[in-house]
Amino acid sequence: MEIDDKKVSVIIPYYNTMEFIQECIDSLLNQTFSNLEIIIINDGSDTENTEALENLITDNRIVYIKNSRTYGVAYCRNKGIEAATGDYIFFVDSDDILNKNAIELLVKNINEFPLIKGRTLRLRRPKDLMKVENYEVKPLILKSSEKIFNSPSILNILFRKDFITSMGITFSTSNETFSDLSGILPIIKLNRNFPVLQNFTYYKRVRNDPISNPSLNQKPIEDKFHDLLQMIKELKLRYDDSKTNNYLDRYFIKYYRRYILKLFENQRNIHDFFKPMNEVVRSINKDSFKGVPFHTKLQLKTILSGDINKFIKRLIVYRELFQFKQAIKGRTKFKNYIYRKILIKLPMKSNYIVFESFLGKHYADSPRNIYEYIQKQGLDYKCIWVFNDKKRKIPGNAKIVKRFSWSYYYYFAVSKYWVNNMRQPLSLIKREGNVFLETWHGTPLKKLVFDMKEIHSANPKYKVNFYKQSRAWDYLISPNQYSSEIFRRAFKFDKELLEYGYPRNDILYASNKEEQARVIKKSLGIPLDKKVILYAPTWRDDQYYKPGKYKFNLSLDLNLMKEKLGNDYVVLLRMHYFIADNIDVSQFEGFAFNLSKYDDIADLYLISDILITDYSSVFFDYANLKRPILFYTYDLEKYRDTLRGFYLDIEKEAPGPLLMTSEEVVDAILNIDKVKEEFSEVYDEFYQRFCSWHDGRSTEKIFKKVFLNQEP
Ligand code: C2G
Repeated sequence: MEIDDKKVSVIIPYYNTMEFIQECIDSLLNQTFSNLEIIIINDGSDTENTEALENLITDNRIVYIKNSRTYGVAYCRNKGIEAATGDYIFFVDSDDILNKNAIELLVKNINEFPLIKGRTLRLRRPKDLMKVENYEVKPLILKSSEKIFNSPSILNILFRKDFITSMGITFSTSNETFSDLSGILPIIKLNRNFPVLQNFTYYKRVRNDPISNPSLNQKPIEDKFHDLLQMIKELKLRYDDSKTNNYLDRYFIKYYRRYILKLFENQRNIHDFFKPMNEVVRSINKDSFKGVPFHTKLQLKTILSGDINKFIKRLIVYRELFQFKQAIKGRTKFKNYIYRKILIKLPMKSNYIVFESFLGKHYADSPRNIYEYIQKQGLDYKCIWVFNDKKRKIPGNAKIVKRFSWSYYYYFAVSKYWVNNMRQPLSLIKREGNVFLETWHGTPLKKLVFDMKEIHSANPKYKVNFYKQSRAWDYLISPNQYSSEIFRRAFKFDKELLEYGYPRNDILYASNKEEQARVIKKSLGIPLDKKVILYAPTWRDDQYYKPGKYKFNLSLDLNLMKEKLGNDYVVLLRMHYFIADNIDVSQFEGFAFNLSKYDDIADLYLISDILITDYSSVFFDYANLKRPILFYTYDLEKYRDTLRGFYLDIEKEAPGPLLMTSEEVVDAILNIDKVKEEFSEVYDEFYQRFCSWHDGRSTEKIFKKVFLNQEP
C-alpha cells in the first residue's frame, strides 16, 4: 500500500496572523506527502487579516471555515476535528512552519500506534530554518505519554482520526490559554508509551513582536496563571484517576516554581491569586511533593494553611535569598544587585549628567556636543563620561568612568540626567525624577524595530528589549520631519520629540570649518595637497560573531583605487562601531588610512571631499555639507530585500549614484563633476527634506529645552 492512500487532515486555527500565514500554508502545500486536507478556521480575524488569508486560498486541498466571531483556539480545533475527513489529524498553528517531509516521515513511521510525535525546533530568526539538514531518518524511540507532554502542547503530533474520536479528545473552550491540557489528559490517562521521531519536523515560531501582536504564549503571565488555575480545577472535576491528577499536580508545581517571583513582583497579584491557588493546592496529592525543593514545599504548605500574611513573609524571604544567590554568581551580577538594592536609594544629585556615546566606544556624536556646550559656557554641572577604557582622556573636567564598573553604577544611580545616543543596558533603572535625553544616532534609511518584520541580527529579542529601553526616554532628538514620523511609529515613542536637528551636525555649519579641517588633517598626518575620499559603510545584520561584534569584508578594491586615483586622492576607511574585524591597510601606506577607531566621524566629514557609503545613515549628515556622495551598494538586493527593507526608494531618492563595482566607483570619482551635475536637482530636494532643520544651533536649542526648560 502506498502511504499516499491515507489522507491527513491538518487543522490550523487562524487569528490575525496574516504576516505568518503564507509561510505556514506554503510549507503544507510543498509537503512531500500530498494527500492533505488543510482545514483553516478563521476565528473572527479583522477584515485586513481575513482578506489576506482568503487571497491565499487557491489550492483545492484547503477547506476554509469562517467563524462569525472570535471563539478561541480550542473551539477552532474542535471544529476542525468535526470537519476532518482524513485518516489522520495533525494540528498546526498559523504562525508555524513544517519541514518539507514532516508529514511523510510521521505517516511512514506511525505503524500501528495511535499517535506519533516529531521533534520541534524553535524558530527565532529566518536563519534557524537552515538548521535542519536533510539527514537520514533516525530510529524511533518510545516515550511515556507524560514525557511526550512534558510541556503540554498538542502540536507536532500525528493522530489517528479514529483514536481522537474513540478517546473523545476535544478541547475545553472555557479559557484562552492552556486548552491543550484538556486534549492531552485522555492520552495521559491511557498510561502507555508512544513513538517519537528524532528528526525535526516542526518549526515553532517565537514571535519577535510580543508587544504589537503577542501569541497566546506571550500573553501576560497573570492571564496565563489565571487560566491555568481554572483549567486545573475544571479538569480535576472531570478526572479522578491518579495518573491524570499527578500529571496536573506536577505541571502546576513546575509552573508555580518557574513563574512565582515574576508573578508576585506585583503584590496585588498575591491577593488576587491566593484563594484560587489555595483551592488548587488543596487538591494536590502529597506524593507530588516528592523531589520538590524545600522552600517551594514550605510556600505550598503556607498556601494550604490559608494564611496570606505568612505566605507574603515567606515569599519575601525567598525572593531575597534567591536574588542574593543570583548576585553572587558573578561580578557584574553582584554590582547590579548592589545597584538595585542600595545605590539607587541614595539621594539624587540634581546637577549630575552622565554621558555615553556608541556604547562607550567613542567620544563623539550629539552627547559630545552637548557636553562641550556645557564646558564652553562654564555651567555648574558635574559631567560624567562613560568609556570602555578607563584611561580615556577628553577635553574639559569630566569624570571618566569605565563602563560597568562600580563608579558607573554609582553615577547612573545618583545622576539626575542621562544623555545617550544608543540604547542603555536593560539593567539600568530609571528613578523618579531622572531625566533621560536620548539623542539617537542617525536618520533611518534601513527599517527599524517595529517596522521590521524579521530580525536577522544577533539578538532575536531586539523588539522587546528596544521597547523596554525606550520607555525610559523622556526626550528624543529628531533631525527631520521624516525621522519624527518614523520614530513615533517604529519606536512606539510617545513622549517629547525635540525637532531641532542633530547637535552632532552643528560643526558642519561652523564659520571656521575650513580652518578646523586643516587642523584635523594635520593631526592625522593626511597630506594637505591631496583630496580626501571617506569610505564609511554600515554593518550587515546577518554577519556576526556575537551580539555587538560584527564581521566585515572590505570589497572596495584599494589596489585599483590607488592605481587610478593615488596621485590626487587619499582614502579614509571608517568602519561602523559594531565591526570587530580590523582592516589591514599597511600595504597602502600614504594612500589608505584606517580611521575606524577615530572618535568623531563628523571631523572626517569636514576633511573629506567625497563620501562613499552604502546604507549607513552617514549620508543624511554628510549632505549638510552639500558635497558629493557615492553609494557603493554591491549587496543592495540582499540588504534591502532580505535583511532590512528601506524607508526610501534609494534608487530614486539617493543624492548620488548607486555603484555595484569598484570600477564604477573609480569611474564616478574620475568624473565627479559630471556626477555632481547629474544629481544636483535630487541633491537639492534631498537637502530640503533631510537637512533643513540644521542651522548650527541644534545643541544650544536642545540644551535650553532639556536642562533649562526654556523654549528655544
Ligand atoms: N557611523 C560611523 N562610521 C560608520 C558608520 C556609522 O561613525 N562607518 C556612525 C555615524 O554617526 C552614523 C551612526 O554611526 O550616523 C549610525 O550608523 P548606521 O550605519 O546608520 O547604522 P546603525 O548604527 O544601525 O544606525 O537611525 C539610525 C540608523 O538607522 C541605525
